[in-house]
Amino acid sequence: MLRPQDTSCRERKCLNGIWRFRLDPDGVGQSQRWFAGRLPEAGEMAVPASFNDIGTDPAVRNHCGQVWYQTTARIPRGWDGERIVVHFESATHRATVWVGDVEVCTHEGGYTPFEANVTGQVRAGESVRLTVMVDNRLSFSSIPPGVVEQTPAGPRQRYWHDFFNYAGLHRNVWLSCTPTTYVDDLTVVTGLADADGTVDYRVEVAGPGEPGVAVALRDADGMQVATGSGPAGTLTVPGVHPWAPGDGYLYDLEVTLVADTGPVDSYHQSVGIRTVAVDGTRFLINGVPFHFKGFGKHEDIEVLGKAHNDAYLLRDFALLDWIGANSFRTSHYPYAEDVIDCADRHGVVLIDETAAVGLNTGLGGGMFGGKAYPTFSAETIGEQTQAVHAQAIRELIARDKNHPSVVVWSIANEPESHTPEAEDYFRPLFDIARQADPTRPVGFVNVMMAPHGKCRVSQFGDVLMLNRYYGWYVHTGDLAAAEAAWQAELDGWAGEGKPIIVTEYGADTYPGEHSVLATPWTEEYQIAYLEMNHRVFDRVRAVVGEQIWNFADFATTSGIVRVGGNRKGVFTRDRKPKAAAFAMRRRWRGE
Ligand code: BDP
Repeated sequence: MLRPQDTSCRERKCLNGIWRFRLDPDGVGQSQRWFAGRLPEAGEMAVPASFNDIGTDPAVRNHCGQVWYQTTARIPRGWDGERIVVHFESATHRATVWVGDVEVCTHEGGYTPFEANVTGQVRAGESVRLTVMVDNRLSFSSIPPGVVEQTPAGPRQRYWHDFFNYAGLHRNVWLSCTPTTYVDDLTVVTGLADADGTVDYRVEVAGPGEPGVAVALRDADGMQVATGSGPAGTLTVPGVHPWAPGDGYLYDLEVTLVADTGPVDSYHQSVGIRTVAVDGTRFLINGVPFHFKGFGKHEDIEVLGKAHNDAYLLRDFALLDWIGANSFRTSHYPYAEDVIDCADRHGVVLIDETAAVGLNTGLGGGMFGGKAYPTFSAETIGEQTQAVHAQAIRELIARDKNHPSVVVWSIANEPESHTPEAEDYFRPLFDIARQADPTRPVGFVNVMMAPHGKCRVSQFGDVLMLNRYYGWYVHTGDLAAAEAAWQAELDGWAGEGKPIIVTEYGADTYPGEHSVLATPWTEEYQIAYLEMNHRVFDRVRAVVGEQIWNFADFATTSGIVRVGGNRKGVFTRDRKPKAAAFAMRRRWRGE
């Protein structure tokens, strides 16, 4: 599935704005056919936004179940005879869509796009009613997993991940048209040999007829540098300008479908020509050792929740640049495609993660509340979860495979990984990721409870990604003990002969809290904690990356270890620097 575009043969119309909205606490909307007319008793909701923090009603913020969105849109007059599609960049966590009275699609998973061909349901020039039922419930067959517990006070959503369960229509909604014969998919794989670059391309065409395929590659100045024909081939770019960290140089690949009557479809793909490889403990981009400096992030802002926002996107990239970061992880789910595009353009390197977070019921020492469940079992995380997880991996790779910024697929964050059940669960998922993309390293993010020598899943990864909180969750406030324990564990991992990226290390820090002694929660402790980690990293050659948890403070469920959310940000939730930001700027920028 390709993202809608405006080209010489395609058009798109953005449906963002204020939609009609209502909760469905009793789950009756579908049987009462709320889609079959104007949504009854509806209020208003912004799209894109999480619905949770717009109003003031706790029933909305903590709603657990279905919600309904509806809008009316006019199909442009000029779209007669075209293939018309409604495209959602995401709906968290699942959705069913109706156009008029007709159900046109359903989708499972809150962070990847889906669409429906609605050509048969609409007429150019006429308006249509578009209704979406979004369900925010997590279960043992969703990714991420969760469980709804029935309590005397009503249903309560439990889950084992540490961020608020924001939901709704978080990203753009498009109406778009393509010709009836169209470019259905496109894959590019790039290579470098001395001064030449190569672009292997493969085009999938759908619809009637057998048009020819022509491709043209243009440089950033619009100069044509290579052309090709046929559905697959290799383009050579002499004197290539590679895409590299800090240098987001992009070529434009235009794919044209050509019939006897002339061009029938045109699609553009930006292409960064670069290579990625793992060589022993080195992580190579364009053959050059790369050291990841950056953060685990979240899509999380005041009021909007997990909605994508272009202004915050540019603000965050400006701060990444200011602090000297060269990378981040899309913890703990695929981010909006605009984020990935921005990373491509800015030469920011990404570890791209699925939404498989919290596959670990032992996490949090009760922090996430509720009953005890075994992680992997027929009743909890089992075959059905695994099938949904496999689909989440496929959808992430299908969406992001052509982005030069993406250099690693992370198939899960901190799952239980020390048990035989975990080994069986994950083995096939690594195979699925490698089948979907044989060109990029695959890994998962290891949790502290499965340290070196105990983890049974790390064997499958091309890289080792470790989250560790020595000096925070263990040896709290005792950085000397933390340093010794961390060093010992890291030396163990270094013996595996794979590159190690420390994907999380961090200390909750309440801005404005100070002490002359390094005391947890103070701004001074955050700096001392980070410095201790860096001493350890700098002694271990296999460590090729340091990504602090977290870029910014973010919203979580309520809990006795969270004060207005998770405070491990180097920036506050509204993106003000804590003292650690200046310390990190000195380390990363060397200033
Ligand atoms: C790790 C998780 C992350 C949490 C973090 C923390 O990967 O999502 O927010 O710890 O506790 O377990 O701050």
